[in-house]
Formats: sequence, structure tokens, C-alpha cells
Amino acid sequence: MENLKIRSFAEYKKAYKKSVQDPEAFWSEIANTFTWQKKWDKTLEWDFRKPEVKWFQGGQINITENCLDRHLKKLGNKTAIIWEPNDPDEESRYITYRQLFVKVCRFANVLRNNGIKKGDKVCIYMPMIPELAIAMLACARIGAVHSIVFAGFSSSAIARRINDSECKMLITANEVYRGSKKVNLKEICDKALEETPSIEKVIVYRRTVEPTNMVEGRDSFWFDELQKASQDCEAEIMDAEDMLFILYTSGSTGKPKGMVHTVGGYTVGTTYTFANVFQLEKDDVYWCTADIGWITGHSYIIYGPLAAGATTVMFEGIPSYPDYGRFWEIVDKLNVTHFYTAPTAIRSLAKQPLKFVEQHDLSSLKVLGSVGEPINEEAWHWYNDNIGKGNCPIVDTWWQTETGGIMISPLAGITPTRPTFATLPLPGVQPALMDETGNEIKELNADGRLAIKFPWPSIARTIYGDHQRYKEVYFSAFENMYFTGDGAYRDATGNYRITGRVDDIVIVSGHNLGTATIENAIDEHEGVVESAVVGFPHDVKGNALYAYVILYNDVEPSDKLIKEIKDLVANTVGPIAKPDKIQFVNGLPKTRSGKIMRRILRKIASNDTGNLGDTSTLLNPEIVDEIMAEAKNI
Ligand code: 6R9
Repeated sequence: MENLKIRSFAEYKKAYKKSVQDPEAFWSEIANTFTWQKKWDKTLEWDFRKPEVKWFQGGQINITENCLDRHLKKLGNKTAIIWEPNDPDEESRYITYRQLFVKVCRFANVLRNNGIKKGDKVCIYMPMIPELAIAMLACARIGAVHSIVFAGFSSSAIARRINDSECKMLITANEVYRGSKKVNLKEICDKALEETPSIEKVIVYRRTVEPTNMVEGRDSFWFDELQKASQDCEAEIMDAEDMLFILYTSGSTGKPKGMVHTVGGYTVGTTYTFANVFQLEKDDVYWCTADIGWITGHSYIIYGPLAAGATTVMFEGIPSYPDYGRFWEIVDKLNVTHFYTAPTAIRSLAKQPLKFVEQHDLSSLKVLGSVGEPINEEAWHWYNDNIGKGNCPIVDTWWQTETGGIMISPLAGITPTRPTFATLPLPGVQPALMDETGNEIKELNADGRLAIKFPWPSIARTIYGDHQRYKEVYFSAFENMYFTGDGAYRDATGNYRITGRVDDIVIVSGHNLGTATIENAIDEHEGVVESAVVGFPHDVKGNALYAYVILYNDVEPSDKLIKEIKDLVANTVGPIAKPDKIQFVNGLPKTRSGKIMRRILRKIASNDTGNLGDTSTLLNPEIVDEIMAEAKNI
């Protein structure tokens, strides 16, 4: 990894320049530092109009040889994964690179023994335990395509995903611990399996000792299967453009999109971005709190860190169990140096008394990261002051399931940070701001829609089974460009601030208002924890704004407070951005990755609650009824 690292701002500028002037030479040099089964003939072939992107054609590479085999000689005894259980009294597990290698090879043979071959799809529905990492790497070892479904999704969500890509096998666990609760995963799977004819085998890891319903001929236990498997497993020969995995992400129509990532570009892209954004040193301990069911977990808990030879922490539990100090207790216990989380987690922890932070020694921390949504100013400062103690650069990393890896972000300690800005594009990333008529905005100090002009290695190649949809969603908004769906602002020095999804822009009396900007202003109020702003139809203005606001426990809603919030918005964003309606709520409907489901809030605000669409992927579906009931009084 050392040979991938940029070490100064001047070096960043040089690398960036080269990546734009001669992208093929730039990426070839980086790709050369990896272990290839066969070198490539053609670095890049692309046409966003088709759309088609192919990196390293003719090359052959297995990502597990890069995550495991190549480290054995020097790093065999280094800890690859530290696993921290839900229950702080249960023991942590430390798995070295050599141990992980053996476990992956052995489980890869389990897959083979059960008829899984290169190209077969395997659904993985597991809690955050090392076996999840082992299962995914074992798939990659033999060229099976994993499709990981977050272990909080419902039976119907699993079934839909399994059927979309016709998975042959399902790997799961009997039960999962989540805080003080236990959830029976196998029961949820059994229900899904009633509607999934393509599944031939189910392998069940026993996380608890509870009896488990097993179907003869179809289901078997992880442990029993291991007894029958050898630990020698050659890595499958993989073409650079062979499929590595499918990961479903929500689409605006409700039908999830199976984003397809391929081996070569993804390996190079995730490792390069990991090394440069986080800047780990030899003995550092890196912890990303995401779930592996999301792209952040794929790229920055498993593949990127392991390919870079890092020590990566996997946490099974939740930030509030046994109390709100759990994250900080783990940082203290494991001497975590790099901590990467989401703004939603930061805000919810910032809401708790500071004693939960102060009880723990956080002096091991060197770098903090943020991902998943725009980080508001207040949360940024809380994170910086109380967790980083003003000493840790915050890398606000903008990217997407579709981009595979980080696109816009500071490089820790190397390039400048600025609160609420993802700052500068990584080498190889060519952003463009576009106006609504499809023209590129070249100026600084400008707002626009964020597109990318040139391919990068880890871009998703298609939507599984629906290339047409891939073209429509990402490549039809702007000629020969990838459209991100996000809006962005570029400041006077070229730093980017992501202003939120463009579908979150509301036009009030002809003014384009980014809801994230208004939320940021509302959140500045000392009584406010979090807010969500949406538009609703208005006779005169076209649209007006509706703000859902969560207050601190000890703050009472009042007309005075409503006025203060409106004035605050008027003063920071402008009078035009004043919400017409403010509703105080106890929670906001959120997806499992912490994104507010604005579609639902928009419907409630518009009093159009007949059909709220699919709410099964919400973390807290019960909040919807509560908000709806109270909205009538607003
Ligand atoms: C990695 C991930 C992608 C969407 C993306 C954007 C939002 C992610 C962000 C951010 C502002 C950041 N997003 N990181 N917005 N600042 N640092 O989250 O992937 O789940 O596919 O979501 O998340 O709106 O378009 P995914």
C-alpha cells in the first residue's frame, strides 16, 4: 500500500493532473502494484453513450489473492480482522491474515462441494460476524457472485433480490443479536424461501445455541460443512471484467437496482482510494461502523482495507448498547486510530450527554471519516471538537453504490478540510457541474448538478438484467456523462460541497432551494436535533416548504420556537426559504443506511397519504403513522 500513497498536497496536484491528462498511463501504473494472474492488454475502453466501460481487458485478477495470498509472507501474523461482539462481555476475536486465508479457502471448498461454480449467484444474509466476511471472500475466491442483503431487511425484500438475480444458494445465520434483542434470521429466510425457486442450498451459521428449523436436503450447518472441506483452494482465474458482486440499491421507482461490480477495476479503485483517503500507517487500527450489507461495508470494511493489508474492525452491535458510549468504549479498548461513520450516527450521539464520550480515552484517534449524506455544520463541529479533540482531520467522503469507491474527499492530513465540504476530487475523478439545460458550468462559486465526465475503474458496469435502465438512470441526463443524482456547490477554490439529491431540490416561487441547506440552518438552533425539509404544492408559490423537526428531550414545542426557527432560516438562507409549516416529530422515517425517506415525508406534507409506497425497508416504519396522525393538526 505504501507505494500507492500520495504524501503531500503538491503530490496530490501532480497525481490529479496526470490522471486527467493521461488516465490510462495513470491507472496502469497503479494497477501494476497489484497481483495479476495475467497482465492486461488494453487499459480502458469506454463509451458513456452506449454505455460501456471496460478496464484492464485481457487481464486476469482474483481479488482474494490481493486481499490474502499476497500478504502472507510479510503480514501473515498481522491481525486482519478484529471482531467486536454485540455484548461487551463476550470476547473479541482477532483473526490474522493467515488464519483468514485458511478460513476463506476452506469455506470456498464448502461452496464448491455444494455445487457452486464460477458465475453462480450466492445470496448472503448474515449479521456482522467474521463469517460474513469469510463467506463473501470465499465466493470471490471461486468466482461466485455474491449478493449481500442487509440482515435487517424483510422476507419479501430478500425474496425479491434473490429472484432478480436467481441466486442458487443462501448463506445465513440462525439468529442475530442486536442490542438487547435477538432476531431469528432463519425464520425470516424460511419465509423468503417459500418464493425463491432458484435456491438449491442453504447454509446456516449458528450464532446462538437456540434450536433451528432445518429443511432436510436443502439446509445444512456451516460447521458440519466445514468438517467435509479441505483447506486448499486455488483462486479461480478471473477476467478483469468478470462480475465480482451484485449489490442492490434503492431506485426512485421502488424496484431495487442490482448494481454490478467487476473484479479488476473494483480491486484497483477501492484499494487506491482507501490508501489515499485514510493514509493508514503500519500498526494503525481502522474501524468503519457501516454494515457490510451496504457498499461502504463492501469497499471499506472488507475489500479496500484487506487489499491494503490493514487491520479492520467489524462491530456486531449498535451504538446505543449497552449505553450511548459504546462506540467510544470500543475506540478506547481497541486503540482505534481511524474511525469512519455516518452523520446520522454522529447526530444521534451528539444528542446524548457528553459524559458518554468523556468516560473514554480517545487519544488513539488520528483520522475521522464521514459518509452517506451531507454532514451539517453542527454535527461536523461536534465530531471535530468532542471526538477528534480538534486534532483529527475529518474526511467527508462523497461517493455512491454505483461509484464503488470514494470520489470526492480530503486525503487525511494531506489536503485541506472544510466543514460540510467533501472538498476535492480524487485523482482519476473528473466532476462537472451541469445546469438544467445540459450545459457545463465552468465557473467557481457555482451550484449545479453533479456529473462525472470520465470513467474511473470502480464504476458499476450495469444494473443486473436491465442495461436499459442503467442507461436511462445514469447516462441520459447529460450527453456522454455519468449523472450522480446529486447537486453540488463549487467554491472559489474548487472545493465541492454536496447539497443533497437533486430530487431534494424544491422550487419555491421560482427559486431553487436545496433542502439540505435549509435543514442545516434549522439544525443550528440550539433546541433542534435534526430536521427534514420537503416541498408541498402551493397555490401561489408553486411549492412551499414543510419542515419536520426533532427537538431535544428537554425542549418544549411552542409558537415562539416556530418563529425562532423561521427567523433563523430567513437569516441564514434567505426569507424565501422560510418553511410555511413546521411539525415537531419524535423521529424521521429512515432507511437502514440512515437516509431520510423523503418520498414519504413529501406525501404526508402534500396530504397525499393514500399510497405511501413500499415502507418495508424503513428502520422505523412505526414513525410514519405517528407523523401522519399529528400532521393533521399542522
Ligand atoms: C456511500 C454511500 C449514495 C448517496 C449519494 C449522496 C449521499 C454519500 C455523502 C453523501 C453528502 C457525503 N452521500 N456520501 N452526501 N456527503 N459525504 O452512501 O452510497 O448508499 O449508494 O448513497 O448518498 O446523495 O448520491 P449510497
